Amino acid sequence: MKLEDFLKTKGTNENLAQLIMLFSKQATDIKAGFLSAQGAADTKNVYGETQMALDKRADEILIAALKESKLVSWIATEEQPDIIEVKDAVNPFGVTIDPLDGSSLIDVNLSVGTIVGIYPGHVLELGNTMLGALYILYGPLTTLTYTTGSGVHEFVMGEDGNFTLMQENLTIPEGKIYAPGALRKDYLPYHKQFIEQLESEGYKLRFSGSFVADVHQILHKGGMFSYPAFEGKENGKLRLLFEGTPLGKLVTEAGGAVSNGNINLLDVKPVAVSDRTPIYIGGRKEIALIESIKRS
Ligand code: AFP
Repeated sequence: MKLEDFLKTKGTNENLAQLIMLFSKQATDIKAGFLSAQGAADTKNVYGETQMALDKRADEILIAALKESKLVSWIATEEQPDIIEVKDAVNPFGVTIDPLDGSSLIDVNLSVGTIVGIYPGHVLELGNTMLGALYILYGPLTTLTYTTGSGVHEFVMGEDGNFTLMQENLTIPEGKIYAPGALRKDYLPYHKQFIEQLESEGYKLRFSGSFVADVHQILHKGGMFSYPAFEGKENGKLRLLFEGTPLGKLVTEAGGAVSNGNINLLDVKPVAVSDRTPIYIGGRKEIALIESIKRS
């Protein structure tokens, strides 16, 4: 079944369905740049990182499509310093976008993705208030995985650019994969204990450098991804709004969990779009384990 029909069958709010379709339609354009736009652009983003040309291109494509459609009132992207307000928008929605997560992997042809969080209004709100979230993964297949709060559903892009249902109501299985970010020499004691416990239980290492690809794997195979607080960086590396909450919403809807080590990440109120956070995401068992180790 095509994405558009599936959204209708599920009784998805029409405005929300239109927005999900709009993101799905940008995937072809974003992918078209993969051949031509490799290499670093000469500008830096709000975090001072050099942008890859493709990040910029994906950012421009998504912002232009959203502005033209007027489907959202607020747009926050990882590449923009300020939240964009869309005048005369037809919906009060806000969106957070990581246009191309894992961009350092583009030049070695590994999977990268677009991550989107959808809010009923302004985006500086708790993740728990999100109306939905989605990601588009550009791998051997291009897939779109979304939730609007009633299941997590996955679609695959065909040659015509349309997405067709691959799996309905995805649930995260039990599994023994761990994707541990940060350098081991910088681990804080509670995190070291957590990782060592997983290793003693036979968890296998899978860390690609693309959060969205690693979480996608864990969604399908179980286990957990972490990018913790570490020596000198108490907020870790990943972004709360662009990476943590949208994928946290999806994994939670699939029966998993997300935490900053202390509490559910979806209960954390953002202060600024550039907020970073420690993150633990994956199976409930693993997330409960880190929270209990940290508490003790
Ligand atoms: P980019 O989108 O700038 O490539 O960042 C990727 C990322 O935010 C996340 O997708 C990875 O899990 C993480 O950084 C990798 O970080 P390290 O390079 O420190 O392992």
